[in-house]
Amino acid sequence: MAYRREMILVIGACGQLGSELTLTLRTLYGADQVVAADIFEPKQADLLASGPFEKIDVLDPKGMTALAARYNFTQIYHLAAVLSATGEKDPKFAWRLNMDGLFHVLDLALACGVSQVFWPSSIAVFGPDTPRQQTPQHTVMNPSTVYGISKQAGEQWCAYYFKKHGLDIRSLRYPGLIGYKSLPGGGTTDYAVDIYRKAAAGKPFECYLHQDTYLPMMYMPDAIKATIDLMQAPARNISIRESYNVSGMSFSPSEIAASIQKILPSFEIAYNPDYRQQIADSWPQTISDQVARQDWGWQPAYDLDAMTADMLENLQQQLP
Ligand code: AKB
Repeated sequence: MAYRREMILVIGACGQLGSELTLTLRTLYGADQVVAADIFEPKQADLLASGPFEKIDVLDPKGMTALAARYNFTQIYHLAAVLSATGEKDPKFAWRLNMDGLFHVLDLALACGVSQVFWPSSIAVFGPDTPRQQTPQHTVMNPSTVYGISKQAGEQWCAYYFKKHGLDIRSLRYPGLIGYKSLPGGGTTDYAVDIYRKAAAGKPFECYLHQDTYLPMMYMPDAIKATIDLMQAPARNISIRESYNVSGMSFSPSEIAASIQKILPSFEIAYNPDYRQQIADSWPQTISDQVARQDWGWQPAYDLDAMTADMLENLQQQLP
């Protein structure tokens, strides 16, 4: 078989995960082989400077087909989505963007002979009827947000395209992702990024979740590693074609505040729960990722205190 040079498209490349994943993929595959694409122009100078950028809208299948014709992509990472908190403000738009966007990518991948697709799912696929401790890979789901419903349906479509068309699509159920390079946009777990930014700037933080709301979270280097490890695993090791549970750590707002106070003792937090509390209360507190560990050797590296030290150091370096 003729060797096909890898050509990778990252859709949603300006987002919290996309901006860091794009840079990692460029170091792995070569800068000119990874095209960053988004509906927004990048604010991150390194993203624009380090390789090609294309403006695209996942709701415009013609524009995406034209782009694919120019680049001959072998892999697509489709990260564009409306997250849980924003999704509740305009549920129909969230459904349209999350579902139609996925269909456009899956159909494009089939039409253009793309060999691999990555699509993120979320712990939001679980709902109030799900066991909240050590949530298993296969369990009751019944999500309560439009974001969760779209991710659960999307998982089933990914498995369907794999079974029906042989498309090698892989997916992770990310917990809340925490990083210092970009801001998250519209999730329920965003407080866990905002709290570090306030603490690093020497400011107090008002949290929109109750102090003992435990949620599964993951530090960005672990999330990037999980994504690349999954995509590089041999296809014979992939037993889950919906989406894999992956776990990093779990903590509550009072525990993250205590972790910050070990380094910045004067840091102050207050609690003022809003509509996001109900979303958080419907999600698991801890996740079992046994299947990911068995299938492709998943193992997180960071715990809460290691993440806190790294986040604060990097955010303080970024201060003007
Ligand atoms: C959100 O809070 O909506 C996301 C997620 C858990 O998928 N961070």
